[in-house]
Amino acid sequence: MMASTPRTWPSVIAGIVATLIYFGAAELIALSLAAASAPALLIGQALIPLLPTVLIKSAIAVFGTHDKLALVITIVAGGTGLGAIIGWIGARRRGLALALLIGFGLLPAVVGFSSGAGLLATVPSLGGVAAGAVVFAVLLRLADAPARAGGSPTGTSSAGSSADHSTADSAEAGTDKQDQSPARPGRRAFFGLAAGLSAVGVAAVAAGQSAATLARSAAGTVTKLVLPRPATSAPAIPAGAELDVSGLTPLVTANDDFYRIDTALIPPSIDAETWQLRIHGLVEHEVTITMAELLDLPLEEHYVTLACVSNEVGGDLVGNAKWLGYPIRELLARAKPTAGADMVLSGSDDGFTASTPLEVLIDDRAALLAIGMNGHALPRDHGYPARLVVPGLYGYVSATKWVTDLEVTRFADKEAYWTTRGWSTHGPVLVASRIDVPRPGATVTPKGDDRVVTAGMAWAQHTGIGKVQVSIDNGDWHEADLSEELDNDTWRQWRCEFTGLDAGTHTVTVRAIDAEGTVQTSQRRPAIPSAATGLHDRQFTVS
Ligand SMILES: Nc1nc2c(c(=O)[nH]1)N[C@H]1C(S)=C(S)[C@@H](COP(=O)(O)O)O[C@H]1N2
Ligand SMILES: [Mo]
Repeated sequence: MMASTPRTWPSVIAGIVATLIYFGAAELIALSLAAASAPALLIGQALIPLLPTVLIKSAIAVFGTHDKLALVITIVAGGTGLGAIIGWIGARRRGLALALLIGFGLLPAVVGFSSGAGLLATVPSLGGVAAGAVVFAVLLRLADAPARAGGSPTGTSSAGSSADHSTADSAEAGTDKQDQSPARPGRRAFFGLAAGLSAVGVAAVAAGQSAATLARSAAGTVTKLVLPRPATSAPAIPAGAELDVSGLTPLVTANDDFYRIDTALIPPSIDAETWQLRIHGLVEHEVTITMAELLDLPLEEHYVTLACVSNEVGGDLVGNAKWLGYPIRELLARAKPTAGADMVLSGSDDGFTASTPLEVLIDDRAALLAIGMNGHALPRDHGYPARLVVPGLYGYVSATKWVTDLEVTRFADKEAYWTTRGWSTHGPVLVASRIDVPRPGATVTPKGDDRVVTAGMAWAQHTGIGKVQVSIDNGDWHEADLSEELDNDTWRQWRCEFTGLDAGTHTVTVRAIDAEGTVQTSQRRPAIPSAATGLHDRQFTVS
């Protein structure tokens, strides 16, 4: 009966503003509690496992490491849309709208609490709901003001609070004054307050997100673990292991530049002192190892290049670091896998799992339970305090961060996180190569003696790179110079110079051949289910 059209828009706007205030207030409360439990995060965390793989992987491809922020923005935008609908309902049934606002607002608290985040996870949502509901009611009263002058009061919430004329609250006082005024000032107050509160809400979300990002990067560097000296150090880097070409990727990737892929919106924050790793399943002896025990073991340092299966041809989801850790082989030898076991399902504190072939973990390669990365404790984003690193396998089947559990099992019995989402069970790395120089679309001025330099990276972990070949404009393959090999588990740099190129546009193409003679295929295929293939090429102009 009260569904007059002029009421609908103010009510929709009130719903939108209330939602923004909800997210903003909750974000600030989460921030002040130093709790990673803002509703947008909790919803995102719950959504990620439900999102189709393609969506997650393409979000990663599109947004890079900013995929998390994109998800939060999407959730706030989606939530605001829902707020608009609730507002629309509120124009007709105010009580129902308030109930919906409170119900949806509390949902993240329920999700957070039931996923084990504890009672603290519910506080931001509760506070957000309270602030959102107040804003909703206040705005609706303001919107009512002109109508009420015409003598049609509606809604229990506004009728109830308008009895209190002694309130010092400025918004309420404003409302009461508007009661006697013509429509225009009431509308102006409404829009003014709505716009102001929207700005406050958006600013609060932005502040909360950027503070959380700052706190994360601080947590990423300030990790408490003090690394012991390695019993076996990595070999010194030979002089010829790095080529002198400007624009070429460094041999060792700095921790801050290392690509990062994980499904955790909030990276687990694990205390190294209470961390432990349990090895169980098809074993003769169940083994549990604490950090104190791990630190006492003879640790080894190895350079290993890690790559992501979802790396596109020419992509940069690959990095090389010096890892410090203990061979997984030795830990498994204590547990003694029983006959029939063919896989180790490693699990992390955040629920991620990876299936690694048992044989790869017990052969002589440097498969490590790692605690150090380039001389530092693992950054939080890269698995503090402990993760796995296995040369020769893509990260999704081997490199479990925040690892707490190794279950010795069989491929026939268990499936890992990405395998249940369409990726293959086994993930051996394929021989790959990439062009770094010239930059895409660059205009190159040949050097004095007419030389144009091309350079890049090539990798075939645990087999090693045998050769790299480069062609210009689909002509003959030319053999590139290679940097000296650091280890067959690491990538190598290549450089190839050309003379006599005409002015104009050219295409450079690269392919690698591994140490066993396997030639990188030119066949193009997408990353899912077992890594993209095809050759990387790039256009540049000679001036
Ligand atoms: N706990 C956990 N470990 C994980 C992942 C994850 O999502 N969660 N992602 C894996 C994937 S797909 C890759 S490629 C590597 C990336 O390791 P990085 O982030 O240290 O580069 O970590 C692996 N370990
Ligand atoms: Mo990955």
